[in-house]
Amino acid sequence: MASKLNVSLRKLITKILLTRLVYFEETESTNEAAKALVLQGEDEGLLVISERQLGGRGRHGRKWESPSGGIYLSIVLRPRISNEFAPLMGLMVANATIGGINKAIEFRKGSSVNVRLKWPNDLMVEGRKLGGILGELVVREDGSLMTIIGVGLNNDFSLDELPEELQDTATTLYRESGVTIQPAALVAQIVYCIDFRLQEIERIGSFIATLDEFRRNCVTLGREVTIGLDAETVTGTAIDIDENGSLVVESEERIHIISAGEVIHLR
Ligand code: BT5
Repeated sequence: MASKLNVSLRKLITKILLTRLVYFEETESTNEAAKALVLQGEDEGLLVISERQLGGRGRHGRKWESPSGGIYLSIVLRPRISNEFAPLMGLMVANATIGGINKAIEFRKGSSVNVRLKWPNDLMVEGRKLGGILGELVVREDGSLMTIIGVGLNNDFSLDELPEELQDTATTLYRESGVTIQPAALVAQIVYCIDFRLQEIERIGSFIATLDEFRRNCVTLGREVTIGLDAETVTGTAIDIDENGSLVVESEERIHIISAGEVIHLR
């Protein structure tokens, strides 16, 4: 039987994205599948989507629990402006995912859910994790770079489907909104929101709007944070996101510019 998600998504066309769709009922990881396709010559505009994942991944080799009822997708995009800004593509997709969630919910019940971003990639609702973004870079044979940006979103499943240790820290869109959102509607809205933001980046020739939107969405700014880096742990106040998407933390000793790390919000 043809899947509803698959059929609905095939009808969706946007200017930049979704010119090609690869759909799985189940796969190890949509990021891995997208990466393999890019290494075989696939280009920008590929959307890989799966109803569930057997080996969903988070950052630093962590696991992403991926039962049916969640959204698991990866999008292949060329970095914009210059390769050094490639990490900002992930922030743009994080913003677009919040935009897409709220469009889908507004359409369904005329209100929104207060989804915020914990720097750099967690989608949070009142301290619980709703989803995450995994941005990866692939160097192609010709030396050019491609970003593969994975989005995992807990849409509509029972928290019992997650391991016990995540049941108090995770949430789903259904739990937060009380409405069932069709996966195809949610994916369509997210893709439209990515498309809109990409065109904006190209029009204004910078990531200024991406950074401003991220700062507005970011629940980390203004908070006391502890960040575990490879060699040290930094504790201080998160005061800004700089032009590269790094977190700026002010500690008693100095200002730290942190490009990746594990953030714990202290208060
Ligand atoms: C992330 O990693 O938050 C990025 C997750 C990206 C998943 C997407 S799904 C499509 C694409 N294909 C993939 O294989 N991955 C991407 P990180 O910040 O490292 O968070 C991982 C941590 O979140 C885990 O160690 C758990 O503590 C927690 N976690 C795992 N699964 C969860 C879930 N479904 N809901 C809430 N928390 C979860």
